[in-house]
Amino acid sequence: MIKVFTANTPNGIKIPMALEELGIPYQLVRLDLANREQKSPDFLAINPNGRIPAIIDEDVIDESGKPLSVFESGAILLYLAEKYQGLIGETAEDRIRTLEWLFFQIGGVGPMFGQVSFFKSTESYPSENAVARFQEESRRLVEVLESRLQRSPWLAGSHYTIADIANYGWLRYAESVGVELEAYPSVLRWCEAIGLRFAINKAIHRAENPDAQFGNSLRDRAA
Ligand SMILES: N[C@@H](CCC(=O)N[C@@H](CS)C(=O)NCC(=O)O)C(=O)O
Repeated sequence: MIKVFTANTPNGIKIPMALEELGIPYQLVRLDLANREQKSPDFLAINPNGRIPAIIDEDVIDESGKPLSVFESGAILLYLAEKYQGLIGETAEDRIRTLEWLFFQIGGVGPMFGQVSFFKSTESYPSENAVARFQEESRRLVEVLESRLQRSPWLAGSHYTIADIANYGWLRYAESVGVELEAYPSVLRWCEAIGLRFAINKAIHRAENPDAQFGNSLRDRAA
């Protein structure tokens, strides 16, 4: 079984989305970010960076004899795509196109959108210039996505991949960081197509409706 340590956030939702698309069963372990569960020693043993998401693959034992854990959403998506042979296209070119747009999200879209949210919501920082700067950069990145999606149905080319999932995790929140998607018709078309997918809706529904398995302590849930 794959245990997914996550929360209902742009990075957190990507892993359930990929697992639903791949048809792989998983157990959600929801962390309470407001109560800093992601900084607890139990979780830091899984992700030394103290952020979600992370996974434990109980079916694989690592060098130290423990079930394999993986942190960083891009690494997790790649791990799952390679393990289950899906969401990465078919050829070497598909794979490298997938990685390009995956890294584009990890190094660009996520940090820029994230900084807009941070400076918009944190009153204690002088933030007007920071919001303007990070919004400008967010819009530039969405413009790059627009030009790609004008020429291609999916980011990596003809196949829907983990790169689409990773970017969609953030593009769902474009309006809330002040990026109006009406100005980017191909991005809008792509977002709507992903938003209609059954697996994506299932992942979002599950993330938004925690069931009984989220009720225990982090230590019990990680065991
Ligand atoms: N590069 C990391 C970013 C992870 C990240 O920033 N996660 C956020 C939620 S979207 C988080 O855990 N925030 C809580 C914190 O920073 O303490 C990844 O892609 O996994």
